[in-house]
Amino acid sequence: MFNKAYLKLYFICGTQDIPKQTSIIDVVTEALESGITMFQFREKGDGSLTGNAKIELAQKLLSLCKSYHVPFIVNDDVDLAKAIDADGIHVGQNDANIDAFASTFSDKIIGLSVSDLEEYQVSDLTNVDYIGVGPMYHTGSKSDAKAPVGPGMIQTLRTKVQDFPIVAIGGINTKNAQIIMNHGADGLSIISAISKSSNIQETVQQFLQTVE
Ligand code: TZP
Ligand code: MG
Repeated sequence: MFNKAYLKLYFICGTQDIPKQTSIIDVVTEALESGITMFQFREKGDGSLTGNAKIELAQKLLSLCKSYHVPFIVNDDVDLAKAIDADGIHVGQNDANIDAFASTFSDKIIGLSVSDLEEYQVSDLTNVDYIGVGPMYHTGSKSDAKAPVGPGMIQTLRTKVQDFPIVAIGGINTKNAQIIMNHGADGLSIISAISKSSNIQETVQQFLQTVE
């Protein structure tokens, strides 16, 4: 069951987002310990794991999240989400069609990326629990990212969806987080500002102060 409060501080990462010499398990453990409200496993891009290595890591991170009662979402891999019984799935506009898996995910969380008004207009949100809007700013964490839309896009989409859950994404750091929240986001999704932080606990606490 989805709860809008899960979006407050939504940490996303995969092994490709973690500094060398650092373990993803340690990073996610510290983020959970510090108070992230949802986690997405996004194993994608240069050097990311595939096959059994990806499945095994997903299983470990799922149990870790369970021990903190934090929902575990799988990015763009319906088969993996089903196989490990994840708490939900996040898909982009060109990923698996939500209608095709919605019935088997009826008790789970479904997220959809919506960058702009055009994408919103072609999106059916019937089975969707939240939309991820961005990139807000330039991001180095997604090679095929669209041009930044800026926080104004949250306001634009807010007028269309009323109180439908919106999480902002892309280039968010502790300095611009407040501006984004002021534009009407329900929360922040973050990769590098947390995964590459030299003090994850302090970074997470700063973000949490912004979203509380
Ligand atoms: N989708 C839009 S921007 C982005 C994704 C997955 C990457 C966000 O990463 P970061 O490091 O928080 O900019
Ligand atoms: Mg995609």
